[in-house]
Amino acid sequence: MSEHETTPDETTTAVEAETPTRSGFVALLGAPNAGKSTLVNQLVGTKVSIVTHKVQTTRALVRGIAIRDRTQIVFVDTPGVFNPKRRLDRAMVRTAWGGAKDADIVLPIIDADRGLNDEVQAILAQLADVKQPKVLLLNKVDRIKRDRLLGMTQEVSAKADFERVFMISALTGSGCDDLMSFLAQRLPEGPWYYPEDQISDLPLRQLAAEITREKLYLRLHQELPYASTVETELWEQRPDGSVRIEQTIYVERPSQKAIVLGHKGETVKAIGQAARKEITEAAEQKVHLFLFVKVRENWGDDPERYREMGLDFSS
Ligand SMILES: Nc1nc2c(ncn2[C@@H]2O[C@H](COP(=O)(O)OP(=O)(O)OP(=O)(O)O)[C@@H](O)[C@H]2O)c(=O)[nH]1
Ligand SMILES: [Mg+2]
Repeated sequence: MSEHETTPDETTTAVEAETPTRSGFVALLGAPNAGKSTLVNQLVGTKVSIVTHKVQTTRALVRGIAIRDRTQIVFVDTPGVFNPKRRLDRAMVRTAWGGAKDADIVLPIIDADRGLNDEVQAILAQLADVKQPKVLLLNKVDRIKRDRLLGMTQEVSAKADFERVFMISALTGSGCDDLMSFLAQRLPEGPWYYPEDQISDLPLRQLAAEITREKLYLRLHQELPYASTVETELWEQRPDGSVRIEQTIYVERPSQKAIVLGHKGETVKAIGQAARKEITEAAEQKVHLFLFVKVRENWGDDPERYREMGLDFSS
């Protein structure tokens, strides 16, 4: 007989109801491109945070929520930690450390294929200031040989006190089940923070802007992704059950606007098509997406843009 055909045993049900619930915030922390957002999506089971092969994709905190047994685990995806130059960079890096310091457990994550480079060493050194329990993740193990991993584990364990080390692949899901089981046991008893069917704290209109930004990152190169930001300006339900969404892509210079538009508007059209497809899935309704490209020279120093992104301006 399969599990689904078993009639529930009343005694068992009563005991289960008395098992206390657990909950907590688990923050990912790592260099850009380590695989933080990929992992959050893998553990939540749905895409809640955008992913690209480019560095500095994530700009603000995104919370993705998973349930394992009676534990609600709130994963906090953070921007990558790097040596900041612009105001936006500083706000991102400060946000990442802030996310870690507010969490119950911190998961430093390392791209094991890249290894312990200077960027990672700098993060490991700063981890001493993080007082919460730390669990190290060596990610992208699908790309490397096991013997390299063991040496790396020893070297890294000597640098900070990790409760545990997990070798995972955020992409394939390898090792992720063990990690979830561990976290479900390790988080403190307490009521859940979010309704049980909630998977993210990002409002749909903001997720939609992120999706468009992801498509822009995938299609444009060099400095352009970093010189742009996307905002949803309008989200209008139509009587026919569809939604009209207007978004603005801000860039810094007219020359960048020309590139985003492309020859006869082809580039922005392609970005829009890719984004619309995915926003339709997320919104579960027919979407009419309109993209506008605007030059705003100093958007990187404009408090309003930071508010929209969910970043603190004061840095
Ligand atoms: N092979 C492999 N690739 C991975 C794995 N995890 C992530 N990636 C890839 O690494 C790249 C970066 O992934 P992200 O999840 O965007 O990395 P991130 O740490 O969130 O990056 P930032 O937001 O820029 O800080 C993407 O191309 C992913 O597909 C993994 O386990 N194995
Ligand atoms: Mg990310």
